[in-house]
Amino acid sequence: EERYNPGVIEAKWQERWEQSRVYQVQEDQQRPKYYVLEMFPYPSGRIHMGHVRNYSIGDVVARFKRMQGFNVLHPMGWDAFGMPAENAAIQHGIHPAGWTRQNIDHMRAQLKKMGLAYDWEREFATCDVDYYKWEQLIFLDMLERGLAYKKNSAVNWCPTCATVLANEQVEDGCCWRCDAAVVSKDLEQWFFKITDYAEELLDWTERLPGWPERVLTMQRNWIGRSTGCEIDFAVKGADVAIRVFTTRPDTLCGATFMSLAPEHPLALQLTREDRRDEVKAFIEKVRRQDKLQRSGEEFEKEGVFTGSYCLNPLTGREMPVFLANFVLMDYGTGAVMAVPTHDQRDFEFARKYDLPLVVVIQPEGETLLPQCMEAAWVGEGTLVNSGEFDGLHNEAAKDRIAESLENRGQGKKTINYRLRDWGVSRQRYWGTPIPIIYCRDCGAVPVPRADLPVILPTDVAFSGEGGSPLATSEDFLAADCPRCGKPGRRETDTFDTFVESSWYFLRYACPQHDKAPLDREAAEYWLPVDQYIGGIEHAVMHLLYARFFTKVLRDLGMIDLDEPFENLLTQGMVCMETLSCPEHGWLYPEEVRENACVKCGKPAVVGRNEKMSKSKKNVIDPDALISRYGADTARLFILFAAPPEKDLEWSDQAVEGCYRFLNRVWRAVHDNLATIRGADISADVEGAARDLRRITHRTIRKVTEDLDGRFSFNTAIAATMELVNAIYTFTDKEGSPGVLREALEAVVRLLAPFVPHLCEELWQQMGHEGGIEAQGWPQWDEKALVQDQITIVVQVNGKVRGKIEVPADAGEEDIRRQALESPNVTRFLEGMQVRKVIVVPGRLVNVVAN
Ligand code: ANZ
Ligand code: ZN
Repeated sequence: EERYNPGVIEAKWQERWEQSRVYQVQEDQQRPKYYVLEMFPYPSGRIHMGHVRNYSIGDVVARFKRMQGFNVLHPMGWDAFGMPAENAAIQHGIHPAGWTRQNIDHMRAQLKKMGLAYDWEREFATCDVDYYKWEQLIFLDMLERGLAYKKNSAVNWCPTCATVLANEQVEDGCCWRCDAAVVSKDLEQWFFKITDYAEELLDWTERLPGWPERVLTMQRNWIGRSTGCEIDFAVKGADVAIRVFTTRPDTLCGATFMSLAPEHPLALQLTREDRRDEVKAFIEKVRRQDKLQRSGEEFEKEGVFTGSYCLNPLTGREMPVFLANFVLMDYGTGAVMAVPTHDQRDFEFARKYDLPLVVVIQPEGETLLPQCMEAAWVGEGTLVNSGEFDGLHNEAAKDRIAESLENRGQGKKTINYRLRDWGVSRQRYWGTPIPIIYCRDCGAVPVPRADLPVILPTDVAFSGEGGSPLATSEDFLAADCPRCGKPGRRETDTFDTFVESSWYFLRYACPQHDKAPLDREAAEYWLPVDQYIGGIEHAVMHLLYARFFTKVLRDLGMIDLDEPFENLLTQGMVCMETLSCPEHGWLYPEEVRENACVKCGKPAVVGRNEKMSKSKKNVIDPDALISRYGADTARLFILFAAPPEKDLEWSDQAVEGCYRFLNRVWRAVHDNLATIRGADISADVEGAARDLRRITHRTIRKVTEDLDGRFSFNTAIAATMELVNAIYTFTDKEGSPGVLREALEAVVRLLAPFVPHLCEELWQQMGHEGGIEAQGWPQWDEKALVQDQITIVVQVNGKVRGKIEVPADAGEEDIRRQALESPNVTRFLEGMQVRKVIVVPGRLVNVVAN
């Protein structure tokens, strides 16, 4: 007898799919479309289990929707620019382009072995000139609309490495690579005006019901809308005012000092001569502190007095002006009116520098005394010490004080966003060149559209010394000014790679279009993405940038679309126990045999279940898994082990179990092939056949409902397993071959999205021409679901008073309800109080009443 041989079957079907191009799709106005997309991978070298999970989930959705009759777009490509390629060049002397292409080829082959239903005709890499030239064009359009601009901004700069560092690369104020003290340097950088879209991006978070609430909340917090007001504080003895942003104008009379960001333009101007050295030293110190840490709650609050005073516009109090490390220049106005009694940071600061406390909000039923306070009171209450505003509830006081200031021209209501414009300049080689030429006379001049693309040169040097490698290519650098024709110099920065991933999903609709970034008709047919699937780590940056870019392209007239992703699924991590040896450190699973380290024989220490990672060696190589069990087992395990949003725990036994199940399916079909051949499917059956038929149709309904929108893959698979069990125990195989055939065909069709190779093979062996998708998704027969009815006697106080008809396997609750509702029984119970209902399932109900 033929055995289940995944190696042979999978190769056979993968080749057929490729030859017949079944997964290639075209726009088709006659059919409903469905666009399913997994976040495209960075071509790091090999695929890992996280990829396997991501793509398996997407593939089930794609195949299920195809079987349901949708015209399904399911593309794949490569997020190909980025640092690792450049590091490989520095470390191993390989060119980033070659390194990237090699990795793509390898990973593509790995993906093809998984049997994923991609339209490979649409594949592209973001490092393809045909992709990034359109990005350059979009940039020029944005520039024209003022949506891209250049400004000076402070960056983390390592003087030794001569390069910009990301915030994450600054450790305790020092460079992560060379440990030199990082300085803040002003650099001209390109920005995208995402702040213009802050309001719209925020509003739409209320209109994305298909997104996880967690992601929406993260985006809302990231955008960070605050309503409050700006208030001007006159500086004593100077003709300037300090403008603050506050969300708490109600506390204005409690403002006893002022805190400026050390970077504030007035900082030095307001510093008295005798305080200059101290203030300057403080500014230098803070510049080296990490911005994120500086504003953290835990961070030590520090400041310095400038020697100047400003005036509280309501109380006239003289408020000393400090510089404080926790005030950031790029939020609000970079100045904070300090209210130590009602703001915790100000409270701590005041304690440290012995500054006055004035309570202006009294909580109900309590009297706060400044000298007894141990923390700021940040709750609500009634205004005190606030002159004409005394007695108001503080919420009402916010408006009243703001209005009063507005009337006097000392303040105005404002809305503030935490969101900053998106800095897109990177001093890197492996990225999209920014199409700008600098001219001594004309400044930054955009490259004319006709001269695009600006192609990334290959003759660059990678020293690892920092500085942009593009500056080492003379040919690239030299360019005449498009405006005046004099010799100029090209921009040597490239775009942040998040720019490419901000619109790739649009380009999949028309990857070969050569007239514009988008073919409007195709893009509007396919978009929005109906289902997007990826990691939660992209909750803010990528997913927010992609939403922003979609709106920008809309406003540039390229597509009529507000939001790119209709539904979002954030998949959980793939986790595994760590293993280690006291002698040899972390161990790969294959370095442990019989619970001992293979190198020294010492017992291996089993650690926590953690996200698979190379650094802890708790990884399983997808290739090894697939060559041992086949892609179908790998897919089934990944989909069966946990719901897609939850973390998944690796288990060798569970993989084994999935493999055994597929063998069981194989045998179930093969053992019965002769019996079912040519058997007619009939609905008119009795006894065991009727039971099997009911289970078959119940399973079809369950799997359909689990897959449709809910993505409850594990329960869908579990239900199908039960149907397989029922087939094995079916006692009337010879007598009802049609029912058997229907059940077996249902198993094969329901499993097809999960384990496509096996199912195509079995479907064919059952004698069907054409692929398994040809017949569509199975439908359930409502009539088959109906249970056999049985009669149950209903007694009231021990006397038979009626009978009810219920399904044979009805539960106690259903029987009880039906008994109490049956007309005869209700008549007898009239005027009585039901004390107790005793249900003997399958037999009788006794109602005790008096
Ligand atoms: C006075 C005040 C009194 C404040 C009080 C709070 C409580 P959100 O909600 O995040 O917008 N603030 C303003 N600009 C700042 C900056 N550049 N760096 C650090 N802190 C800054 O926070 C707004 C509040 O954060 C503002 O309201 C201001 O302190 C502070 F009982 O003003 B508040
Ligand atoms: Zn010029």
